[in-house]
Amino acid sequence: MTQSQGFATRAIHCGYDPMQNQGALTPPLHLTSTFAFDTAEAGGELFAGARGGHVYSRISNPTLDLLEQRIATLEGAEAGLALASGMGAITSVLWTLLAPGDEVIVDKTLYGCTFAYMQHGLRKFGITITHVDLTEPANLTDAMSERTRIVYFETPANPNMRLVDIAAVARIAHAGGAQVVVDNTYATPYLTRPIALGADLVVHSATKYLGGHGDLVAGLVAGRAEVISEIRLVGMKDMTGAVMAPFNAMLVMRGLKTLALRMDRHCASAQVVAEWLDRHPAVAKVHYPGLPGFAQADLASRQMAQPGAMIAFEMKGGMQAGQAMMNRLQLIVRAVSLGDAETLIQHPASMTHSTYTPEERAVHGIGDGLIRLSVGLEDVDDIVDDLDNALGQFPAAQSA
Ligand code: 7XF
Repeated sequence: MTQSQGFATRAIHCGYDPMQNQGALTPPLHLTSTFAFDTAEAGGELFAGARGGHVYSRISNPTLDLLEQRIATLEGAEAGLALASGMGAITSVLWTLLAPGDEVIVDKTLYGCTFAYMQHGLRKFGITITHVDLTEPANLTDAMSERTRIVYFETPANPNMRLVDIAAVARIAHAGGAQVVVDNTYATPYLTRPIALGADLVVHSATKYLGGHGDLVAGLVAGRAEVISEIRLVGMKDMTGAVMAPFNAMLVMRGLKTLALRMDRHCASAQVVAEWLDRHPAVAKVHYPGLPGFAQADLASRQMAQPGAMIAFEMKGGMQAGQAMMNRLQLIVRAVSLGDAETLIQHPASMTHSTYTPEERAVHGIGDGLIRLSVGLEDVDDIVDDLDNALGQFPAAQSA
């Protein structure tokens, strides 16, 4: 397996040879908590790191190993790490890299629980969280201090689709001695590869596109081997214990096999849906990187292979109109999460971002009227028909 092979080929084959496994096409599922030592001395050597091999599944497991190799190759990283959830990944990374007195600079917009972990969690332990509008990289130059250890952001950001120029931010962060951590959940490595653009670590909620079928909760990290090893042995093993179950690793690997195919379809359909919404008289504003009117369309075309399949939009009638529209939908599912085969719709202010206070949401640009759509894999005409039915009946459509 070489890095010169294509994305889909590596997603399907990397790290596995059936002939080493009795010809089994599908890798074995290692449902084991612990691993036998050949001798007492060998056990001691494994613990001391003087001998390679598995000890206990809170540290490593052969099934997770394979998934870790796959996320590493797809992200163009030296190593990967599999964790119990996206939050397990984020918290394990930050607990490993930070100490009291350190500062983390984060973009204005973050997923609700990431925001809560930082504002309500890390701050209790003497870590400073500074929000900066990273859509303008020059803001980072002014904000950096000698205590800044990490610059952290999502691109596109959940839920309002703000993009951050990874290469520009990484140059400024590195000049000030800070590491860059990018949450690549929305884009996936099929659309954006942050490490090639200068990021140090990538984190994922693999619950979303990577798993792709709404049947698991999982997290992944990719980065330099030395840092990944530290996150494994400190953050994951001793601090969070947020280890991925081997069965979930099998399901994520199954999902990865079709990631390229699914993303092509997700993106093609989202483009159609976004353009349709943009033309609709009851819709006030659509935030989608594939629309010519998108504020950062230029950065989107440079940094993303395709514009993704997440859409945020606002109705002319605000939050009430949005909720009424959501209640009329018959095919599109009212649910949080994203990246599934099913098209999902949710209201960030009362759902995924309800961890912010109303004042915080106002400061951080998460409007009460914002609706978030994760465009799924159904026939796009059916998705549009369902929206048409729900929006067409809306009074603002006639009065606009
Ligand atoms: O711990 P999880 O696997 O649920 O992942 C946390 C997470 C991390 N980063 C981003 C960008 C995410 O979107 C998420 C999870 N977001 C879901 C959502 O926005 O619908 C969670 C449902 S409350």
